[in-house]
Amino acid sequence: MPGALSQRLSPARSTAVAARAGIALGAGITILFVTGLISHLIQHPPDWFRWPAHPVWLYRVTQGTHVTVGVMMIPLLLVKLWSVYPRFFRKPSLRRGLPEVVERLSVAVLIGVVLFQIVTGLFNTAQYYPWKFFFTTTHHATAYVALGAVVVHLAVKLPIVRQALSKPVDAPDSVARAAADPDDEHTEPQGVSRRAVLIAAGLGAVVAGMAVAGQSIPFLRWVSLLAPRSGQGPQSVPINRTAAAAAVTESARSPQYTLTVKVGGRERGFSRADLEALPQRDSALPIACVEGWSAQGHWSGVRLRDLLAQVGEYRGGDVRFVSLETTGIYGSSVLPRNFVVDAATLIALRLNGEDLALDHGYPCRLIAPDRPGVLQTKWLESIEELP
Ligand SMILES: Nc1nc2c(c(=O)[nH]1)N[C@H]1C(S)=C(S)[C@@H](COP(=O)(O)O)O[C@H]1N2
Ligand SMILES: [Mo]
Repeated sequence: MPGALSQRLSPARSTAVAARAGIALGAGITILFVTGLISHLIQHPPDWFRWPAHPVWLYRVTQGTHVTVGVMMIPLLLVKLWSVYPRFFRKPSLRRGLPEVVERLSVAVLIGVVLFQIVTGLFNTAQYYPWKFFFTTTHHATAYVALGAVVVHLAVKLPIVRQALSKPVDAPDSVARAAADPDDEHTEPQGVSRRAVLIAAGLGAVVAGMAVAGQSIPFLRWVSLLAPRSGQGPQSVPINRTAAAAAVTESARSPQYTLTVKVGGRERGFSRADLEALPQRDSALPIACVEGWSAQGHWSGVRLRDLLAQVGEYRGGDVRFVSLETTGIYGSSVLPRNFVVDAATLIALRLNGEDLALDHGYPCRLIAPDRPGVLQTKWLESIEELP
């Protein structure tokens, strides 16, 4: 079959391409690891970790980058696999023995975990969970395996990578032939050039990235075919969980609604009218969902620090926010001190010039700067300084 033969012998299927695509993948995985770790640390802060409240858009950028780069990996990974895959089917040589078996196993682990991270991450952005494990814990744990596998792989391949990068990308070498059947060595390689393959991989990554970047970058929205929740929702801000889904439609609209605030050993209840009677402040802050979409909002309401001062003396502890919602896993959040005292942090009553929509957290919600959306608790029932 001359067609299949020339395809296998394509000079593009080479170390030159594999090494260059691999560098891009390695850089991407590093960015994904760092931005993912940041998101994890903000949501599960150890004692030593402090995330700043300013600039207010920092998390929006780190998490938007995480999801965009994650999607850009798909075409790069496909090209990388394409450039080396004949090697997966080559018989292990007895001469090279155990090291080769170990190397192949490590490559299998690497491909497995990287694919797993991309697929689970992508499904999460679509809020599609066709599996039984809990996404965030698994995605976090697997990230260490992925990074470790990359480091091992790079260490093993470093001599080959350096050699490949020392030559121009289209320089002839023996790898394309070695990758194919040794019996075919007399056949001249032919097919697309390596440069063309690398350009296609780069363009593919850019197109894939742009297809999701619009969920965070408004002027890219028109190209964002893969931005599921950009720009939609009441008051021009997307919704992740509706009041109906959270089963709060009645309690949130109840005339008896009160927000309980406990601070400095004192406690006080506020109706929505009580909150409206306090000094109102404005804050321009984004909702930045961990799933990658984000949207700027103009919020107004009571400064958290002013509200606490109405009740008692704030002693500098973490503050817990509990929602009327009792069904989901995101019905409460904890805010560290630097956000509690920040002037931008509000108990929001209004969004973009209107009363907060029920789906955005009416009667009131937390909105703080530079935080993952998941910690911006809606339909507040109580606020309490922790000991
Ligand atoms: N009580 C409660 N608050 C919540 C959630 C939730 O499920 N329950 N979802 C959070 C998530 S994941 C995000 S991204 C933001 C989105 O806010 P929005 O729906 O007003 O845009 O709300 C947060 N607040
Ligand atoms: Mo979210």
